[in-house]
Amino acid sequence: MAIAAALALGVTAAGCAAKEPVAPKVVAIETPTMSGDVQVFQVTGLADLRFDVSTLEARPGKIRVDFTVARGSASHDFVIPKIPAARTDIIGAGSTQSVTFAVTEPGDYPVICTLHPSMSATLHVG
Ligand SMILES: [Cu+2]
Repeated sequence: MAIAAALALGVTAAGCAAKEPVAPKVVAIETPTMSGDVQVFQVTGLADLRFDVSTLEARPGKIRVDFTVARGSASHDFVIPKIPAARTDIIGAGSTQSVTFAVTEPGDYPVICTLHPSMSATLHVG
């Protein structure tokens, strides 16, 4: 129920800039910003044990993830088991850590938090 409410807020927020959602919105698909030839994603681990994005949409190449743990949240990490370099430390609320890695093979790469089985996302490379 909480997830559905947050998604609904996310859909309507663009046309309703004055209202701040109470809970951070969850975006379904995040596309990167470019820093030189590096695709950069901002991902947050939330207090209710979710990532703030469900799919990271990338192309083959260099990828950087700036991973932040929301204030008031339990600690989290950002780990892509199929990509050994794509692994942050477990970091606490208010902290940010970046990881940079390269992906050459198109495909779907599951993202996990090693502490919380409920946390999952997907890096889609295509
Ligand atoms: Cu976690």
